Amino acid sequence: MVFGQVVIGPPGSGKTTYCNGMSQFLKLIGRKVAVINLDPANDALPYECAVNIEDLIKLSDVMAEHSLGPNGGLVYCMDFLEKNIDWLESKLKPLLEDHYLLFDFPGQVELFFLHSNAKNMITRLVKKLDLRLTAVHLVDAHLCCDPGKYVSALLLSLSTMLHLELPHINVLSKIDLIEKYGKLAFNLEFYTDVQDLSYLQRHLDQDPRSTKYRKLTKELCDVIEDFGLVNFATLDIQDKESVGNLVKLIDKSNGYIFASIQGSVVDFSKIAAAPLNWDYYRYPFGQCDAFNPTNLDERVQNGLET
Ligand SMILES: Nc1nc2c(ncn2[C@@H]2O[C@H](COP(=O)(O)OP(=O)(O)OP(=O)(O)O)[C@@H](O)[C@H]2O)c(=O)[nH]1
Ligand SMILES: [Mg+2]
Repeated sequence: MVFGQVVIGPPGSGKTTYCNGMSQFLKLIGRKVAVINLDPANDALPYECAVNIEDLIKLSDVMAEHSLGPNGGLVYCMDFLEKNIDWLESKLKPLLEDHYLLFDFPGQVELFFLHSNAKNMITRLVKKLDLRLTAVHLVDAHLCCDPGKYVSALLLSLSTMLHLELPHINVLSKIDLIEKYGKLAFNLEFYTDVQDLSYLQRHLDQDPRSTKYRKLTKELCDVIEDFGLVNFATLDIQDKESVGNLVKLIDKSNGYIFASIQGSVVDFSKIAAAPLNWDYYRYPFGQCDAFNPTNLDERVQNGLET
């Protein structure tokens, strides 16, 4: 069975940095990782990728040839990739034996809830190559400072979850910068747990600009609460503890933790129901004390890591 992550989220939310940091973390804990860049607009890649969409189609060529802007060009590239999915399958096949896959997707959110090509591609890969993928949806944490933006982030997360139909984890990325643009009105758990949005509405009411949208905001918050699907994990990509905690969640969601367990059904369900912080044998954390996404390549070259 092949496990991996589909990394998505709005532009600039940290997807490429995440793929870089996550691949280094996973390598340190002993996994063979392949990063697949499916964003034709990613020109300076910080990681070494196993498959690059640029080898199939270049955004600059599409824009010049079809007189398209960057967004139209990107939709064209994704359509083209969907039509040439055999190319991607043939590139992935050699990796299926022993690699963990990280897919770096473009940030245009409409690709995930207006157009169906990204979803069709993922569904086809999952079925045909028997992949176990979790969607990791990154949202910039500073959006929590503004109640209106936070409601938008909740809606975006919900619609992406419903559209993709994969095991799904929403992440507040760049959590180290959460209060950079203002103080939070509530504690962090309020924003991560998404338990009672009525407090948020009261907070919004204090802003005279939002009185006009009071009813709309209430209805939107009700929709989010009625589905009861959205909550957030947090991430600071420079902090190994934070990355480790997220890996545990992802491994639980896509079944990686069960991959090598040959137990009875009872043992199996005991593990599934256990609290998240069980003795997690796959994490020799001592080995990754020096985790730092920014200098890892240098450390490997110096023989500090293998
Ligand atoms: N402080 C901080 N900065 C981060 C973190 N993750 C990413 N960044 C920064 O956020 C910026 C955007 O990161 P990218 O990885 O390029 O974001 P992206 O989602 O791939 O962007 P697009 O591909 O353009 O959609 C970069 O300057 C990163 O260094 C984090 O956890 N903390
Ligand atoms: Mg990127």
